[in-house]
Amino acid sequence: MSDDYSDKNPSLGIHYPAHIQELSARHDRALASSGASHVVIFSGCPKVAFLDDFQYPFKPNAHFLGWAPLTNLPLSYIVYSPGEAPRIIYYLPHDYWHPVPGQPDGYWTGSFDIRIVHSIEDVGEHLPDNRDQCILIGEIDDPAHAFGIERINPTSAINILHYARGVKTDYEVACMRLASRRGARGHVAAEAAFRDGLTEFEIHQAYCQAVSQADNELPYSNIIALNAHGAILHYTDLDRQPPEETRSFLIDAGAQVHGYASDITRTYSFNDMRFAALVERMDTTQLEIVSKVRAGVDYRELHVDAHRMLAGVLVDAGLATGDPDTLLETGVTSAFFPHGLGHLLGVQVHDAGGFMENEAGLMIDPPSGHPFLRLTRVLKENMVLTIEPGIYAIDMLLENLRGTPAEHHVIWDGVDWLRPFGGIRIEDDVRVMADGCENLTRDAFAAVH
Ligand SMILES: [Mn+2]
Repeated sequence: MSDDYSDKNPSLGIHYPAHIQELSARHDRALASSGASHVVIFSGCPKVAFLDDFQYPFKPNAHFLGWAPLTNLPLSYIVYSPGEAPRIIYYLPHDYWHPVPGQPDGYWTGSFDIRIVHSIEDVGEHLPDNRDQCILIGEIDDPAHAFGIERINPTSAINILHYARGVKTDYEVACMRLASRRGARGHVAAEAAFRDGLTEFEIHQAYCQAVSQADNELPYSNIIALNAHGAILHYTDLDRQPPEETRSFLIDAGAQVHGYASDITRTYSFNDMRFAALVERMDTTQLEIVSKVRAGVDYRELHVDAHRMLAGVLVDAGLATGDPDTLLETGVTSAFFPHGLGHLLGVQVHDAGGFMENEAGLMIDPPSGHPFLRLTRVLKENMVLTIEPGIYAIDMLLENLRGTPAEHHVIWDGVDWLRPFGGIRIEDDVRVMADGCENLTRDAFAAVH
């Protein structure tokens, strides 16, 4: 597979028509549930800072992005009417202050009826005349952008689309394989920068250079955490100063291709053998969890299983004592591993629909005691999701165990040892198959190393 991230990549073009067909079928069902005839999808409106003329980076509506690889096309619309080619109302402003989008180009153009407009007022004439037969999906801050459509984001339609989105088309998987390659290249460069003793800020720059994406193009803010910073789960500061001593490096960073994300975490020891051994052990454990992924598995059970496996790791690492069930019940594993095992991945890094039991919108709660689990569904073929177990020295959580039955199951000297290293997380993106899974991340690292 070539690393062609462009919209000329023939291997994406091959799969794209079938993707459009599948989206059309999903939107047919969404329309039927709403008793409407047309879906209008708004890409979004740039947001301006308070009392300023400065725009925030544009984040397109994920529903729009699912149709076409147009990550930066504000104020544009897709119209889907059953039995017709989807229409795109492509806004190409006359603007000399800002860069304007290019002319429509690439593998997606053959699937659309393209209408270019140079002024927002001209959008209306390309929308279906009968606005009460339309539903609109998108964020409408300015009522003028709804062009008289009153049914905005109807729940039944959104539920159908979100539930279906859990399963990826071949086109989406192809984009995500590329995003994984791109991310893996960044990770290799970042590890080298870490080995060279660079600062977090410099490691981040090495990463961006290797994936050829600026901060605003990345699917989420990189976590580039040296030493104890690894214990701050969403650490997004980028320290400009080198630490006095470099001990460990936790990097959670992805890349995107045509709007589809990869989400990858690795942890490295600089030169400490004990920490290196624990990283190795976490890596083995993560692969063991990955090996359990297949269609039909209840992700909630996998999450709880992962806690049991991590209990064994904690014991072997000299961080806890006791059998797995006790360590689970007393909350020891949750104090060391306080986030979910993973989440759906797609045009959103935490993709929609992770809690949905069915397309009618019935929700599945996370297991009791595990409120942060973002995926509670039974796995289906071609879902793409992350597997990201971790263990951390988070004093705020561990100190809560004092005075409880858990206190005597924690080896506090072990916690003191782990603290300066922060923590460990290993995260891969996997595609569910009937009898196993495809590991997009490991495949990508193998290809770029
Ligand atoms: Mn993740």
